Amino acid sequence: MAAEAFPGIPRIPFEGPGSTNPLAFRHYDPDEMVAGKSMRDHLRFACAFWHTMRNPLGDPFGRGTAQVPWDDGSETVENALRRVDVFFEFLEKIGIEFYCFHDRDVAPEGHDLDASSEILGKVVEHLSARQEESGRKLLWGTACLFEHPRYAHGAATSCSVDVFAWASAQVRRALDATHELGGLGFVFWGGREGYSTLLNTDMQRERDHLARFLHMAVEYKESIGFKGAFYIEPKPMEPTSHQYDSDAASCLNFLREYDLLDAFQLNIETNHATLAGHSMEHELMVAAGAGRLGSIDANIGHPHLGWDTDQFPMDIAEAARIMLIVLGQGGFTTGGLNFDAKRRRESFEPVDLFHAHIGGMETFARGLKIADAIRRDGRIEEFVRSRYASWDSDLGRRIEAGELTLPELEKIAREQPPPVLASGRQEMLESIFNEFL
Ligand code: XUL
Ligand code: CO
Repeated sequence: MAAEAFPGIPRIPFEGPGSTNPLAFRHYDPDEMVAGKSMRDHLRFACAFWHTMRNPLGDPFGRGTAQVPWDDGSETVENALRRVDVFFEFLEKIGIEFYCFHDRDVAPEGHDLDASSEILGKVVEHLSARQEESGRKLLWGTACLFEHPRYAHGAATSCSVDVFAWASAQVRRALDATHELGGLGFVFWGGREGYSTLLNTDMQRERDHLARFLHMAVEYKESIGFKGAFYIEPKPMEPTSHQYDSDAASCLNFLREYDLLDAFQLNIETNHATLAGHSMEHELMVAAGAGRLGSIDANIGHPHLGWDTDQFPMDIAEAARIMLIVLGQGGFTTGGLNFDAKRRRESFEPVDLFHAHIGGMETFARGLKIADAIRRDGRIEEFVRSRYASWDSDLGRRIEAGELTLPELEKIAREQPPPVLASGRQEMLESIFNEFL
């Protein structure tokens, strides 16, 4: 293996809460048991290849700033393989077990489909060897169906049937690659599956095409025996002005409408929830309520910027709210916490990759412990239970069982004194939550 890409940075140790070493964990001790499971197994951290290895840290007003001494900037296989080595050095030093990639992040596109497949095949072989050596695993793979100009009008929802065919080929190869690498899942984020203006768009036809595309992916998955999970990742806008997978509820509706609900779970991303005008908690509850919360893209937006800034998650209270829902559904099965996050443009040194991931991991370690403490305390859960206690009566049970009609309920309501309500106690509950931070 080549010289180290991060010389002088050792494997990040756990030093406990007293440490002031910025390249150490104070709260994330992977082996520490919380609620009967190690922190490592609860949190299932994953590193995103696209941000960690390929994001130059540009913004709409300025070019990239990231220092990448290992990358010669060429679109060659050699450069791609070198990036893989650097990535695995990073995974080992930071102590992250899983990773995620798009086909085009790991392997450059060739002059035609076959050439692209061949290049991808070489990189997959290399990834496979590195996985084997290091014990690292692929949380999910995906196909980049939004970067190339051919996808300007979308991929599965393109007005061009030829683009649909091209996207089908690309997903087929990306699924093969994910399967070969033992991936635990595959994500469909509809990067441009939406519209910029309805004046040029046949919305219903595009939605039908997207459903057809996903049905074919499910059929193909079964034909190759890929057992990983399929996830849809909601996002309301950006780059298009409206995307069909706009939020968790619209994804669930889409999946039900096209008889795809059994085949898909949701991968919920915090910054996408914000763009949709929802809290992350809301999106997670909608997904979990339908039994479809599969995985999380852990990042955060900026309160003053209305776009997908993909910052590292540093809000401990928000991490606690997220982990309350994850623990509430009994944890992750195939999914995990993928840092779909990039450093700020000003944090351009390689060591900043460590600071960023350590910060995110510490945030979720604390979020997990806080959520566990809130659950063991039980006051909030008990409040919610008792708030609905009237529904545990005979009347509530009969309504929930569908045994009563509107006229029967009218009779019951007339015979009773007017309803008496209790306070919702929001501020009291917020204060209880804050006690644990
Ligand atoms: C884009 C985004 C993607 C998906 C994978 O906003 O979140 O990186 O996670 O395509
Ligand atoms: Co994402």
